[in-house]
Amino acid sequence: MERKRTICDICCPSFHCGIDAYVRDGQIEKIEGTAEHPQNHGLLCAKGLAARQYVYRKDRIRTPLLRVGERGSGEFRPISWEEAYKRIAERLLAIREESGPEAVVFFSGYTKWYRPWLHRLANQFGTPNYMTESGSCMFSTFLQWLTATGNVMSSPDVDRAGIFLGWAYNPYYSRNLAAAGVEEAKKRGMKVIIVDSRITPASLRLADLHLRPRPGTDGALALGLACELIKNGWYDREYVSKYVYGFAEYAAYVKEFTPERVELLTGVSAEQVRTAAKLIGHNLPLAINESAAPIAHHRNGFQNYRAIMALSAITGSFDRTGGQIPVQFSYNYQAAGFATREKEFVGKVKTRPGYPPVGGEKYPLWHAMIDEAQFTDLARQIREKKPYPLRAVVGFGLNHRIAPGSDRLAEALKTVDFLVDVDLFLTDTAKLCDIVLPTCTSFERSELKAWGGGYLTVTQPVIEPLYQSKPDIQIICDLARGMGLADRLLTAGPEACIRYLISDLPVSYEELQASELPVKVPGARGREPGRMLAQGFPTASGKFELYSLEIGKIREQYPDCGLDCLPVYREPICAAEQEKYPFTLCSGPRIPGAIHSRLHSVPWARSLRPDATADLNPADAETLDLQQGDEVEVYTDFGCISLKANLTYMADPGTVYIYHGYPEADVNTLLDPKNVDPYSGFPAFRSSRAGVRKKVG
Ligand SMILES: Nc1nc2c(c(=O)[nH]1)N[C@H]1C(S)=C(S)[C@@H](COP(=O)(O)OP(=O)(O)OC[C@H]3O[C@@H](n4cnc5c(=O)[nH]c(N)nc54)[C@H](O)[C@@H]3O)O[C@H]1N2
Ligand SMILES: Nc1nc2c(c(=O)[nH]1)N[C@H]1C(S)=C(S)[C@@H](COP(=O)(O)OP(=O)(O)OC[C@H]3O[C@@H](n4cnc5c(=O)[nH]c(N)nc54)[C@H](O)[C@@H]3O)O[C@H]1N2
Ligand SMILES: [Mo]
Repeated sequence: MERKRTICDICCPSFHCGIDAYVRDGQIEKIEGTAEHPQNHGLLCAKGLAARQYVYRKDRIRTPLLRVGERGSGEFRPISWEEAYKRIAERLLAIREESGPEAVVFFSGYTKWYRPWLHRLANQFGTPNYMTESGSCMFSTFLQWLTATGNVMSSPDVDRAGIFLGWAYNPYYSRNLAAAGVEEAKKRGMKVIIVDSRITPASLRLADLHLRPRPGTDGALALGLACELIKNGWYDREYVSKYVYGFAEYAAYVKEFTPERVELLTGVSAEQVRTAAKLIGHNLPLAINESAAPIAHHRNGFQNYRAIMALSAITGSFDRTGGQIPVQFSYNYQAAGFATREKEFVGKVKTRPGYPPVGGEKYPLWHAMIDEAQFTDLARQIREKKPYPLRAVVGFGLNHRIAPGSDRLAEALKTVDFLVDVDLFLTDTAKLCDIVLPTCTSFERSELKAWGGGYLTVTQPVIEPLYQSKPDIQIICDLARGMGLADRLLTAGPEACIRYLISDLPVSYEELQASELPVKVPGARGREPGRMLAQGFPTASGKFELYSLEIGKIREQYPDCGLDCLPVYREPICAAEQEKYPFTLCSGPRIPGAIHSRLHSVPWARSLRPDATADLNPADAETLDLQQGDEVEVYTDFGCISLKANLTYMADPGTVYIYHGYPEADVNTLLDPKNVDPYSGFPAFRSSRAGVRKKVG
């Protein structure tokens, strides 16, 4: 067996662990974590350890496929790559000619490595309708930071913090490698508050104090903490007067959030609110967990996030040692400390009057700050054809189960004139398409990848692409060529693009390619606090905005938009909804052996959790007359799914927790696609209402 090196890309790009693949006769026989890799130091999680089975999943697409049966019948015939490219090019160019470039949508699912290529392809084609899974993940966090500070992202300086606010923080299931830093800091005396509605390994192992607000009530809790911090003088007066905009309005507003009122709104006792504020006030600086999903997945999620991060500003922790350090991204959203050229590579597209990107009219703040269309408005626009019809969708990893009202999204997709998907597997969404193209895994391709700490690599394939599959970036370059786009880079192929992306760096393509391990880029910057405080914030006020001038501008333009300049708190669920169904449905808290739709049919990963489950508190189970493993039905106005009851004290009474992505129990069929955050367009995955009953018969 020959040992070859690659990376696992099953989960988030912040990780992507080093893998030693042992290969015989072109087959991967076993894998291990790479001991010398700066990221994982030999460790692999349960998902990564199943990567060999993932690569060899039985439903890998083998050749390009052309639909022969009815739309959605899943009947295809194999075609050659040449024929597939020719057909796609002809249809897309014809639609552009007839209806304008905006009628074509380019979509990316969770995978990120090819995204700047796909975005460039969309721009070169001329459509603003490039959209990605990030319309439900991470970009609400970016939007919050852009609104508050003018910079896209920050990260908690755990190593030097006095107190860590682990708000919606359970890395033991979702980000295994991230827990070590907090564990280490705790040993040297850093205090930890975990804010999570559930009991988790993080609350049990790390918390000095565990606050359990009801899902989606986080904003009220954060404003309540601010109320106590300000009242007791535990905030940084000098910092606030120098660097913060809108403090007076904000301080007046938070006065309403007394501990007693916060108890009513969140379920966290008034006494715990006081204790938490004191713990924070006496242990500064404050570092706060950055959350991509659970805080944002509510219809009030964006404002809740703002309220939480306002704590960093008022305690004088933002851009200070041990606080929240602003970061800039290198390739693919990594804070690696060097500049790659993806912004120039992606370029810009001109939007024509009357043809805003999907979601552009509905989510004006998103539209003003994020250079992507918002996919959560896609099904509506396909159905209503307003403000203009969408006629083709070209998806890379298009999975209709991503969205609330997933079955409606599938129905909408079925009605567009031309639907293409590029995926590894013949998924239920791929089965809806006219043409399906096979791509390959990280084991079968060469890719550019950066990591925090100043690392960069160009990986080499450890096996040939399986069957007739091709890497996504090759497919994108081939499509550009097939459509005859006048794009000198994409038509020159992947290597030319990578060379362009790294052309400002003091390392060469050859050097990166030759090294089995990531290369440390000379001169990469570490995390240095204070740059933004020294230079001024790139916001309208030049300060950290607790009162947002950008939102103020939008309010002038759209007086009925309903957006607030302060981090105003609104309830995630209104009283009428509360009455209709007895449970809060919180879907998606991560489980260790699953990731979205990817591993549900991979044997090792599936064996860790054979059934789709509904997690319920034993007290609720008693009321419902349920035993462990009983079949239950969870239902809303939109649908009903069957799962196994999993009785656990992790769940708080009154909330049912369900993981997403299962074809046989798709929780997103239960959710209302209109229940979205008006700032970010993010769906309320984590707080809606549902009924639960024992299944009879
Ligand atoms: N194993 C595994 N790992 C993953 C993923 C996966 O699917 N599986 N997905 C990846 C992706 S795409 C993402 S976005 C990240 C998400 O990563 P995380 O944000 O770390 O993960 P979650 O488990 O969704 O949420 C963390 C905790 O927040 C709590 N929580 C839920 N709702 C609320 C709320 O309203 N308020 C508060 N305070 N807490 C709440 C949950 O109980 C949970 O314990 O994980 C990544 N890592
Ligand atoms: N109810 C509920 N729904 C949620 C969430 C939740 O918490 N609750 N979380 C949301 C979040 S945070 C996220 S990130 C999304 C996940 O969003 P999805 O995009 O649904 O994620 P996946 O199912 O992992 O991947 C989508 C498709 O990409 C394919 N794929 C994998 N690798 C590649 C590749 O290299 N190239 C190509 N072309 N395709 C590939 C997979 O086979 C799959 O079909 O789900 C969102 N939906
Ligand atoms: Mo995500």
